[in-house]
Amino acid sequence: MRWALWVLVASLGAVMSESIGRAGDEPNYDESKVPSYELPDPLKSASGRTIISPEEWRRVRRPEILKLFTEQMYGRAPKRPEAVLFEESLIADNVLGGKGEFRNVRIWLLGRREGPAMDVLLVLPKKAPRPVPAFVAMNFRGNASTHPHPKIPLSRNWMRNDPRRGFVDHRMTEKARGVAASRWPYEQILDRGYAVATVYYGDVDPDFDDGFQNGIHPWFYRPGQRRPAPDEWGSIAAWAWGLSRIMDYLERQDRIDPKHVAVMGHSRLGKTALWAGATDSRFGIVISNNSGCGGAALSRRRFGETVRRINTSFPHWFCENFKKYNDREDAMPFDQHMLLALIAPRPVLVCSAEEDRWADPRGEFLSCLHADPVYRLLGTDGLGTKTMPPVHRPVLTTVGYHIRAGKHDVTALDWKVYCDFADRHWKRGGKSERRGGAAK
Ligand code: GTR
Repeated sequence: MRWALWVLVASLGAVMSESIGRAGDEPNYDESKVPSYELPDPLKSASGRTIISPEEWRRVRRPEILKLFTEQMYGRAPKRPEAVLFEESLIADNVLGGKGEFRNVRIWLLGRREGPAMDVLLVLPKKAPRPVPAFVAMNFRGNASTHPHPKIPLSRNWMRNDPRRGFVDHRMTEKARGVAASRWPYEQILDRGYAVATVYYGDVDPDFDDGFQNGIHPWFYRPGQRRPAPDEWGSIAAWAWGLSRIMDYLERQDRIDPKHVAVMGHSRLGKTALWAGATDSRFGIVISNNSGCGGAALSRRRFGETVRRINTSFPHWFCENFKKYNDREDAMPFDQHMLLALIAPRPVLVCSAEEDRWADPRGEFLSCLHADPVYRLLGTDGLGTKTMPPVHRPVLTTVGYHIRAGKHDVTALDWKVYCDFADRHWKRGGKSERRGGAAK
């Protein structure tokens, strides 16, 4: 009995020290506790050479940085399929107050009918001169969650359960139509002359850790391979690869102008949008919303979500090699400002929300600031400020930054800023045309 008590006390002690050990896991939200850190210089090559010309950036440093992120963080993805296979159908004409049209495009991800396909919802303005510029953005809950229209096909793929909102037994039900509509103000976007192409990210890879047995990954395994190698793609790289397959399609149709496509994403899909923009230069503008750790936020700040935390909660998002940096942020030969730099000189807009401290708004701003030298080297106006702007005062230079009041979310105000940003850089719209011309 006494012995049993001793075992109980000892194991309780173990549990307690375990939980004390984990006290360090409490996220830091105190700016004064951000450790001091030194960022790798995006303009210094691995051999220590200072990069002083755009040509050297393109030839030497950019490929080095791309390789680091590819092999150490997101993972190598397969090349684009040789063929592009898709099928388009009209869902509904005269939607959104008669201003728009919904179409469905099924894209076979391997370029052939065997294998997985994704369904892209196209929201097209009826009146705007064609071809129109567009936003490409993945959604979390299926295309039918973005608008209540009864004819948008319900996704049959795996979804996270949320019975109150109509996600039952990992499937979407009729009840879930339109549940995410507040994040997709289609009418407002059409009024600005833009189209939207959206796809459920789970069409490419369901977002849970199953050792990469479902989704797109197994289709690319070599004989005998059971999971991606340590430097091969995790889910974020797979979703980004899926976004590139939308570009393959957009290059083969005439409603949307493939030279004016902005890729946008929220949260984990904001991380995805940044990686898609870094790896595929066909995306003319890149927009991340509340992307945080593994997205726009500097990892070394360890503010809010950390590398260890993200790799523990979501072991499938990054490649296996990234786990080497759990609690070892200072050992990373890169940080997220260099991810933004990979997008240069194309415009990138980083958006934060004031209450979304988990995503470290300040760390997102600082990434922009430290990507600025690369953008300037390449002849753009970079980030037009050195100080973090207050809420609702977006900076819309080539490296743009916007913070709004409120929580982790996408709102109609955010979309207004995305459209303003795109107008400005694509020199569209009366007022912004003038501003765009003057932007220096
Ligand atoms: C959180 C995760 C974040 C962010 C977010 C989301 O749980 O820690 O990195 O990606 O999910 O995607 O909504």
